Amino acid sequence: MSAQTVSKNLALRHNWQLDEVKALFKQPFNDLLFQAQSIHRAHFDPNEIQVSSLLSIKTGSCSEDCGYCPQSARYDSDLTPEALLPVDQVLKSAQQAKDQGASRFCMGAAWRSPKDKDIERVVEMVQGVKAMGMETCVTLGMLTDEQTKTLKDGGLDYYNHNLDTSEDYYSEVITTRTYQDRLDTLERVRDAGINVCCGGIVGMGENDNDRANLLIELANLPKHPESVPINMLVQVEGTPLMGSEQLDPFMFIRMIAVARILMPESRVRLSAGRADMSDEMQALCFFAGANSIFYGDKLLTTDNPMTNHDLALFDRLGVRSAGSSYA
Ligand code: SAM
Ligand code: DTB
Ligand code: SF4
Repeated sequence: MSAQTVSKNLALRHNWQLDEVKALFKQPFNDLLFQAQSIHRAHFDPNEIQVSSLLSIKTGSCSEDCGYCPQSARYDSDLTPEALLPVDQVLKSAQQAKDQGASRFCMGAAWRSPKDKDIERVVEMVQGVKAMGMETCVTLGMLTDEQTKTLKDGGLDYYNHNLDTSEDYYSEVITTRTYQDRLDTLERVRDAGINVCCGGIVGMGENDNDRANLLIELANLPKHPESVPINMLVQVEGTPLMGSEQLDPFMFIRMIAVARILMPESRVRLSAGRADMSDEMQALCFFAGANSIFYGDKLLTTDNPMTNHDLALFDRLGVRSAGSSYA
């Protein structure tokens, strides 16, 4: 039986245990990548990568204390705060993203949680972006049931809300909202029938168990998140996590591979941190099963690789962007 048949036959699991996930991580690198790529091929075209563009629709002055984040009002990060953008300005950026080849437009706001009147304007943005033929994603912080329903009724495709790290390490990074708060928002979004985009950040000083436990939390949710962003910490001057010890790049690639093995049908996104990664490292991440990226010169407030660099990389690797009119 081929590797493809074997992995297709495995049912999606939601009962991963720490010892078995640690054993996956500890395999020889080549064995781990072969396993991840075999599973990847059973579920996806290995030469197709989904591209999402990000826009910060409300920047900075955030009340939360997330230790990685330049948008927290508590840290001195040399960022100019901006109120919620007008709808036409957002739609102009969305059109540019579409013209450059993005198939999903993700709008992020530096809020602990949105106000009801903010949601109305976000729904107008969602509807405008959908009308252009792109998928929509928003990340707005914690939601109430009512707000979740309004977003669903407004046609939202994806909601991004990250667990960020393991439950054990969480309080080292964030103290202003709990892990359970995050799980509650994820449940609301899932139950409302909105696709879930949920992942985390590595390179924040967490240990091997924390990385394994983050992936276990994600995989053991009642449904695997449809998109799983794996972010490498972008270290920003002024934030508490600036100066964190750099993660071994091979450990980052292992993280992608184990995410692919645990969540075979999810889009695993090689997310923040690409600006500091070599092309060769990114190619290894794609081989390990990453099949989505953030595309566009900016993430929310920090730099991402230039679009022409990404297009050249796709060309060199023979990779196509999924579900867009480009290439
Ligand atoms: N304010 C909302 C919230 O936190 O839920 C939405 C926007 S917030 C910026 C979205 C996610 O971006 C965070 O959960 C975190 O995973 C990621 N992020 C923020 N700053 C980052 C950084 N410096 N490096 C990597 N990822 C980061
Ligand atoms: C996610 O997992 N990563 C994105 C998106 N979801 C919203 C954000 C990355 C932000 C990196 C730091 C910045 O540009 O501000
Ligand atoms: Fe605020 Fe989100 Fe940044 Fe946390 S990650 S400080 S909630 S913008």
